[in-house]
Amino acid sequence: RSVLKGLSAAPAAISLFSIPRYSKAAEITLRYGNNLPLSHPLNIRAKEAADRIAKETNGRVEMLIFPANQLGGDTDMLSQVRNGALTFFTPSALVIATLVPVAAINAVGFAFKDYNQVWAAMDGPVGAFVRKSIADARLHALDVMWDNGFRQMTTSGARIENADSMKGLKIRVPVSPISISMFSGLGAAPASLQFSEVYTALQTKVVDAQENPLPIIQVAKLYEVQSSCALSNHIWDGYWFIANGRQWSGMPADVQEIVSRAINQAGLKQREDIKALNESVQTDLQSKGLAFNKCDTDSFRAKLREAGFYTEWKQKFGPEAWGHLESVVGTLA
Ligand code: X2X
Repeated sequence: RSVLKGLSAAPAAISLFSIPRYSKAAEITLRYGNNLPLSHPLNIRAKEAADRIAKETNGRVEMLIFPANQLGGDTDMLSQVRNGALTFFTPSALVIATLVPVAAINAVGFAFKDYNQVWAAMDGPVGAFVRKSIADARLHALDVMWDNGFRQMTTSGARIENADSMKGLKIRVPVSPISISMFSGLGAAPASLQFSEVYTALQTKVVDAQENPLPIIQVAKLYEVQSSCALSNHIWDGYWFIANGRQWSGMPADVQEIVSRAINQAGLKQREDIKALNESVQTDLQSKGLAFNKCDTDSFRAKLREAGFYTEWKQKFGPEAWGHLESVVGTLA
């Protein structure tokens, strides 16, 4: 069964000003899957984009959202968007890097000082370079990358204070080679698990620790199974809004334009949501029992340098991609 229905039919005229009539079945159904709970800004803004797409196409196009790993974990959804079972998926850069290795470039440990650097890189040369590689994998990446956030470390064991705290720490990381490399380099014992498995793995103590941006820790209720959080900002992570290449290029141009504008503008609002959350969420998590501490990020950086992490990944990403990153953040290795 084709996911895109009626593409061969003559496109109906679209009027932005007519009153929406949704009683007629949509001609085109876009299926979008993601790994986050409905309460995360990514899903709130995606729903707004879906409503806008329905409205601006007068009900001709509908975007169905499958949140919270309903269709399987990240690895499953990545296959689904490749084979066309999904039209859209928002993998974290860490996760799409299993298919497009250079996409992990934004996850080089401690590369970004702040959001100014992040968006200068991702809306600039680094993002453009990665977008090309995503296209080579026959996926289409929309222009606006969505925010996951700066990743922080949490644990149910002893507080994480510096590189020494990492020794032997059983920490969950996403299914992501650079995360395994980084945490191995820090002396920890990282294990890759899909996000759908994280809460249970922490609850049953399969792992003691995990790392995620604070808004994720909040919406996934990880504070229920973790006791302290070290503000490490060790990786900035974002979501690529990707489409199945064939479905994307098969969309009528007017639909493509409406869909990309709705999603990209929703993405810009989602960035603002995360920025605002970053300022408020710590207090909320504290009130729910998660203790916060600063940590010695210099000791982490030194340990990574000593472990050859930067040299290794500079070589893996290649001089061009690395050069784009350093053009924004300065010399890394
Ligand atoms: O799996 C994670 O940790 C998450 C939610 O941050 C990603 O999607 C990479």
